Amino acid sequence: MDEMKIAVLGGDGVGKSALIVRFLTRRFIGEYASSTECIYRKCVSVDGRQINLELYDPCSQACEGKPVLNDQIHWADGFILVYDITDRSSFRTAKAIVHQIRELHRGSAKRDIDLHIFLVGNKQDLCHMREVQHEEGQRLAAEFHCQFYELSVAEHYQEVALIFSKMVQNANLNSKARERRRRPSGSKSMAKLINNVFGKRRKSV
Ligand SMILES: Nc1nc2c(ncn2[C@@H]2O[C@H](COP(=O)(O)OP(=O)(O)OP(=O)(O)O)[C@@H](O)[C@H]2O)c(=O)[nH]1
Ligand SMILES: [Mg+2]
Repeated sequence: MDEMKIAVLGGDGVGKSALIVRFLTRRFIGEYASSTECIYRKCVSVDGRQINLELYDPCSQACEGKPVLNDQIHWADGFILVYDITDRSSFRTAKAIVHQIRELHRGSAKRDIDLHIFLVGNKQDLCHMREVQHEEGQRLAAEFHCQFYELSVAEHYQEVALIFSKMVQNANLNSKARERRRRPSGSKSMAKLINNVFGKRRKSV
């Protein structure tokens, strides 16, 4: 795998853009409204492998003609579903989206393990205004086979970076596992090699 497409989705104002911008620039840029949808690109190195990341950020609330979610779902290899822990409606939105992703991929060639979905509860720094409990996020993630994180984009860069590197690492491991399944196993091909070498030698003696 040399490239990976990640869509950052969720309700309005949950911190989708802030998350991406934080990852790209290390800085927290509080007000980052975009009137169009954007795809950002970044090259990362994971386990000695260069990977071109494409990050999809949907346009802000005010944007007219919002793109159809189905298109984004088909486009992406991985999803970061963000909700705001101080806003229960954003949790419901995240749930609806994860449901839609799983439904759309049900009959498709991509199997569940090939689909990387991370559920992220943002704005942990505002936990005094919390409306969604940590356990609720955990339960939803378990139900839909997602990884779950709670964080504050505003306060912590490291946790944001970790999410992206985990996602790329997972995809990398999956593609390696697939390659292994396609090729004959290492020990078998080694046995064949030894056989060929020594078999020929025995004949020539
Ligand atoms: N306290 C706090 N505020 C945050 C955090 N992350 C984002 N925000 C704020 O939440 C608001 C929305 O952030 P955005 O990044 O624009 O969210 P978005 O999901 O891209 O929003 P839309 O594109 O308009 O749907 C901004 O005012 C940010 O400053 C966080 O971790 N903590
Ligand atoms: Mg935005």
